[in-house]
Amino acid sequence: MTDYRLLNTVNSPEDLKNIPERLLPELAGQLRDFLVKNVSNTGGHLASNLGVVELTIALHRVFNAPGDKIIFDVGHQCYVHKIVTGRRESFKHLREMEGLSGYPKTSESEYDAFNTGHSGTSVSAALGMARAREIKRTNEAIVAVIGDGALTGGIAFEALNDAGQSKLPIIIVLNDNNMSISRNVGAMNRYLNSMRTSLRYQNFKKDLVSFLDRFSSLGKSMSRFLERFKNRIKYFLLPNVLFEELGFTYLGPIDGHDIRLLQRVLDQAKNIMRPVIVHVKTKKGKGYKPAEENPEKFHGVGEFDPSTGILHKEGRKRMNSDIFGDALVQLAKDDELIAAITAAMPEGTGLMPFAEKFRTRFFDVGIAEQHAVTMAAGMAASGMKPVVAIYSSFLQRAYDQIIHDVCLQNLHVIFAVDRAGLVGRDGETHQGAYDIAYLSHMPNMTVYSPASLAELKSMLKQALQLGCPAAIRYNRGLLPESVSDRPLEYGKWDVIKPLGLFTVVVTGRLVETVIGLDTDTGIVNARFVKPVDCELLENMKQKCKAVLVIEDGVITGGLGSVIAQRLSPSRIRVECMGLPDRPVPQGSIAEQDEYCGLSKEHIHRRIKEISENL
Ligand SMILES: Cc1ncc(C[n+]2csc(CCOP(=O)(O)OP(=O)(O)O)c2C)c(N)n1
Repeated sequence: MTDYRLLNTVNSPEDLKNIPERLLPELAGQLRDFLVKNVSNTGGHLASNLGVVELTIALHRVFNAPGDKIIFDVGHQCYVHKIVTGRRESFKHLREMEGLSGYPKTSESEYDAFNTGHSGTSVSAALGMARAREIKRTNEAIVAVIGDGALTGGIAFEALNDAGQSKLPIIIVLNDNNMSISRNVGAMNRYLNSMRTSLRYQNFKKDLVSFLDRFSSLGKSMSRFLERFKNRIKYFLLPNVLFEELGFTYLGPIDGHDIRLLQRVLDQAKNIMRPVIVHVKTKKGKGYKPAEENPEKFHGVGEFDPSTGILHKEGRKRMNSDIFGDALVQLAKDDELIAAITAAMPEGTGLMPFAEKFRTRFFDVGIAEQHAVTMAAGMAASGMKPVVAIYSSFLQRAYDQIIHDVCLQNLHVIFAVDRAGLVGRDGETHQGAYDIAYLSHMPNMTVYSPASLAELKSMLKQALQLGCPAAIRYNRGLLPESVSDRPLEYGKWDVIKPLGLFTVVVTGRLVETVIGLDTDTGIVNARFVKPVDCELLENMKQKCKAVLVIEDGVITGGLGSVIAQRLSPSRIRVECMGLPDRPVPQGSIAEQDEYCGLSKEHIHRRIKEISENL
């Protein structure tokens, strides 16, 4: 039985502040053990949290949350913060429906300053708070904790650009572990690497702590002089200090596992009345060997044996993403114009086999969805056939790029919209709820929605021959091998059971659910969300009294609303089942189906009700 005696005394940041400094390494050890034990039972984001144990302790000892604001970028590394802010007991229910969220939630605790989930937002949010502080004349400290991966995103650069010139006191803690989910990429990462390893700078760094100590004990004007002096030296030692040029005072790089040093430097940062960057070097997975050795696997994990690190379901289950990835490899063998693009998710989107086979045609652009899309547009404008694989919720970022750069120019870019629909335990921020709505109103766009793996493969093949923009949306999980033998025909839906007085139109993964029901209604598989099958809809006008449309996307602006519009004016009653007009919380996908009224039982009941009232 693990001894959590010290950890058990910490129920608030105040408790944390009362622990003598010499005991903090022991506390860090207990926190790590607690994390590993709990996440091995619930699954969740482990490696990033193991990396920020000391940093989170130091942050909560130096700053006074909730008065001071600490914003965690992406938010997947907020577990330690949650543990030390009174939520230790809730960890048993991490990521369960109605349990503890795996991300910061202002509704869950006053210590969570801002909701996050998508990368790169923390600096903008912090600057917004700093500007509010100016106007309201309050004096809280504002801290954004951002990873080197998140720093590859456009929004983070935009925010740095604005924050640097604002001259407002905010503290950006750059948690640099050299990793995104996979190895981090890009010129900024290379630059950070050079800072980490610069020898001249390493020597200078050794003196940093004593320098800071002296610096803080001097009077104000002397301090200002010394700070300028220090910056000059730093420029000499490391001529290209980008952050200083942008308007930040730069402190670091420092060892992110040395609590004393972290406290000192954060304390220093707190007293600098302008934007500061504290560059902290950490190790992803720190203190748990399996995670240190394989941080990618332990970025987000399922349940595992804590003593070995072996997953209960070892060997990732094959998902639609893998089928897509393999199909793309097959097609790319015969077509040298096909390229694949990911925004920092080569594993999750199933593109690793492509990356290994076609190194020159594979591009990981970092967490930069907007750039990924416009870059693809550029490639298409030059005659390539780029396939951009991005999760539905992250593709929201690139709404304008899809319209402005791809669709208005009618460029042949293919979007593999992964994790479309309900996604499970990541909850609200990650639901692929909106892609049907946001893609179907785009000019020149084709939107495919496969109900089976066979359809997914033929849709990819067809999309690569279209010559205009196309998106294929598929869910998290594995579709059935096949739902019908009829070949894919552009713009045509698949009539699985002949149209009746009452017909169900269903799309994507829910086709399998409806086929499995014992009903005598007509069943249509809407293989295309756009274009809709106008001929079949005309037929429905003749034959049907009621149509029920079922989709796992938001009802507002979804397939059902397009069909209702197309069938109007007519006397057909059109009903819709889909996601509600409110965020869908975390839980298993089955629980979320239940929550949204999309479970097999719900659908069956609704079909019976409509049948009985025709
Ligand atoms: C807009 C967006 N794209 C992709 C992701 C998926 N994602 C979650 S964490 C992560 C890596 C973040 O790396 P970093 O900020 O360095 O944090 P670390 O995990 O290394 O601690 C990615 C790509 C996301 N959350 N948001």
